[in-house]
Amino acid sequence: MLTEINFDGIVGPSHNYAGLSLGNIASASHGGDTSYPRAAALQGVEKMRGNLARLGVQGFLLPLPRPNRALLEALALDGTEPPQLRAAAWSASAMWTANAATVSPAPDTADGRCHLTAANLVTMLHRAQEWPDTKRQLDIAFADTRHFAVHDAVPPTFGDEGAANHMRLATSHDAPGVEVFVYGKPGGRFPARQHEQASRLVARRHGLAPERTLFIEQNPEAIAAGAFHNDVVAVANGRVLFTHDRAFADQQGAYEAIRAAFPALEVVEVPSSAVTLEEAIRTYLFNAQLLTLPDGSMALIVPEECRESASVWAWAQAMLAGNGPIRQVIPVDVRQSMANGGGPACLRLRVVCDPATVDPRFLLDAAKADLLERVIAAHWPEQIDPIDLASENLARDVIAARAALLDALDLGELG
Ligand code: SUG
Repeated sequence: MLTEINFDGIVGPSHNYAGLSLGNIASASHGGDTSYPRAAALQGVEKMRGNLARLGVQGFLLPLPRPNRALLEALALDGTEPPQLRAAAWSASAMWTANAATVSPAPDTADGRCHLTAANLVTMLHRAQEWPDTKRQLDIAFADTRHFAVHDAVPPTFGDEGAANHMRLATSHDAPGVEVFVYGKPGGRFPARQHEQASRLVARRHGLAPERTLFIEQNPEAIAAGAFHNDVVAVANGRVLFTHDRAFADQQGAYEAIRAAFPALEVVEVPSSAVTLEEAIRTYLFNAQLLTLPDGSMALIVPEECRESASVWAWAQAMLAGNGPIRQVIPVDVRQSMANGGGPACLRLRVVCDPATVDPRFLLDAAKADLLERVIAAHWPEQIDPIDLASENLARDVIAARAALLDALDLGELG
């Protein structure tokens, strides 16, 4: 029996604000702030607990080794460089597992296995270092080759940002779905991180049926306004596409193309007249987890910032008063991640599979959530100021914190 498992990234002990992501407004505006890694990681566990209670299943991926000594070395740091270079080697950006990989569930693929391609994340230095270590985890979590195929990243220079630019529509998790890849065209004021050829390569590699695979251009205006990934302006689940009316380059054309491949499509569109593109990006209304609950209804897990926005909250209340498919809007506090441009949806990778085929060490239950909280409370730094990233003491603490986590989860082979 296939179900959807959300694999959240555990926020790493080096979580910091270094302003590394050009085109990500939150990252740029919080660069230089003090971060709170312990609080950040605990917020993440709390989100996972909520979804575990709602869905009965929840997975996680682990922080990567930081600081990345090999990268520090390669950067030939001598103090004359911009501080962002050193910070890149400390980044905890692997917490945003929506960028870990692109996932095509078994019902969609030619060989009937679930395919995962690690994302190369080549556009940003601090993210480009992630994929080999991410893949090591995917290789362990999804080691059962009867059910999974885990692929290396797409070769550069085709930028691939993984599931953040990928949506799947299906009548149920275990029915064949229509996969929608959203890419950006370069030339705007901010980088277009997802290259069309990366998306096409992933689709070919996963053995997707051409008639159930679509490639759609993201609206350049949305990228220019700070939607550096499509999941900042649209999310899909089941038959539903929840989207801002300025998400795609050709909005009506996108709906028509999706409907032609997937006639059951139900669009929940938020018009600019209700929520501007800028407010959608500031509050991350669309960087929500759109979940199918056990009773078949849908819930939207949004950041707290949505409740604090008059226009977003008014739209949500009006939507709930109607009879659309989304029956609940549930705010969660992920403010530490939000300040770096990562909402509830960025923090999770969706994998449709049978939980019994996944390495159980990557699956959460209540006792393991307690364990994670204990390890985080005991080992995660309380705060990090940008200046601390030169500190050997902090490096030791961060390395020891991750080692304690691997030990507690019996995942020492990732050390
Ligand atoms: O890649 N932020 C991440 C946020 C990723 C959000 N993911 C999705 N939308 N799926 C990024 O821009 C900030 C790092 C810093 O500035 O220190 C950062 O990498």
